[in-house]
Amino acid sequence: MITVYIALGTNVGDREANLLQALQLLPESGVHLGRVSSIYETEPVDYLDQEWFLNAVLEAETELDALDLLAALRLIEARMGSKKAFAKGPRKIDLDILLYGNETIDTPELQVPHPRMLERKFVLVPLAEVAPNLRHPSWNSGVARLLAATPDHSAVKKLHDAPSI
Ligand code: PH2
Ligand code: MG
Ligand code: MG
Repeated sequence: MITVYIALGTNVGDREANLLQALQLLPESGVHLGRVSSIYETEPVDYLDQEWFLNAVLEAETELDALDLLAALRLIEARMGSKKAFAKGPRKIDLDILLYGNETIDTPELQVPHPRMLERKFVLVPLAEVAPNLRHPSWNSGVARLLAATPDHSAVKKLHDAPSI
């Protein structure tokens, strides 16, 4: 079993229902949920002209190798009918691998740690909630300190506690 961290994002349709549906589909795909962060309502970054997102982060255990995990997440996105009209644009559900154990993966299909995660408050705030002391070998400090140092000042507001699933 390897410990992984996954980011969830949604800004189309019933955003809460989308998060809950993804949380329900993950265990049957071999992703065994550990801690789930609170749900945050977040200002869009990168592509600004779109609805605000709900974001969360979860810790999970899996026996899937990294590419199989990526395929499992893509399958859940597809099963939920999530289509991205364009990169960084609106979507019903986005499931991103943030960390896969202590591994560093740099292939065309998958980069881990997620290459933009340290510049995204919508990732670091929920990640710091579930694992404040988490530290990947390529980082020079733990998540809570990386959050304090991030240049991203976009709005990230806690909506409510982790959903009970
Ligand atoms: N995802 C993006 C682009 N911008 N902004 C917020 N606040 N939350 C997201 O999940 C997000 C985004 C592309 O994946
Ligand atoms: Mg994605
Ligand atoms: Mg994404």
